Amino acid sequence: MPELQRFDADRSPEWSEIWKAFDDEGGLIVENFISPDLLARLRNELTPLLSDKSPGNADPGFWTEFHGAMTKRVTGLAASSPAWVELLCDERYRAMGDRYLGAGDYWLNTGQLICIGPDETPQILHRDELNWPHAVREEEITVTAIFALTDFTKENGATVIAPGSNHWPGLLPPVPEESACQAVMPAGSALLYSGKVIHGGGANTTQSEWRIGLHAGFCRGWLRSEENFQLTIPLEAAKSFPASVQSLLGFRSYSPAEGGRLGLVDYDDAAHLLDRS
Ligand SMILES: O=C(O)CCC(=O)C(=O)O
Repeated sequence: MPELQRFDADRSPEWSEIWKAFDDEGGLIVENFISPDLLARLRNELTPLLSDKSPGNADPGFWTEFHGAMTKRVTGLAASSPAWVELLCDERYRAMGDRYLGAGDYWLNTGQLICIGPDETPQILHRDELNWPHAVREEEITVTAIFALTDFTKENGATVIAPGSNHWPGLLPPVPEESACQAVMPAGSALLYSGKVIHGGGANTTQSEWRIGLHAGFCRGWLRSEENFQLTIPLEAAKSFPASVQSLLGFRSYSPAEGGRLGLVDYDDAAHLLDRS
């Protein structure tokens, strides 16, 4: 059974080794990524949002199966959580986007709570880059962190991942059971992974435990993001965020390294709309 490489943020890991594990195996775990104080604030601000939510998805069929009939998902988190806005500014997290997608050249793709409940079955294994099958290329187009807000265990649905599958040929090759493992990790850890690695949420076989992860990916600036932040986060709330977070959430315009200006308001940078009182 393969194992993901593990690093401990409290022991000053070499980030070159972390990126080597990312490149070689498509994913790795950094324990103690989130400080105990920030973790407590994230939980306080985010977990109340789960009580109004029912598990499952409004669309029956494939999407309920994909998103999980016994899984709660909550979006628009930045409107409710200053702690999440703080984590969005974390230099180590942003270094992943800068490195693989190009500094200033990416959006937040998802910023959602994924709360896997008792009796959930394993999620369909997938590659995140297949959100945009026509854009897939050798370079990464999306990279993701899953921050563990509770312990992730084999029993409560720790993410299933096939280390090295980022290099497997084909659109979505089958994963032999012996090639996959689970991202078992204590609360406060981060699973960092490639858009090319095959993975999915695990089954929850517990009686009453909910596995809470904060699924926070980035995608290239010229792609449409999975979550529509401009509709889930009110403009007034966005005005209070640091400019770099406004950019990540699509509240500022985007000038790709090559090409024109995108996401304009009145043919000007959307920042003008934000800066108006
Ligand atoms: O929750 C997880 O562990 C993985 C979820 C995932 O990959 C997804 O929903 O796209």
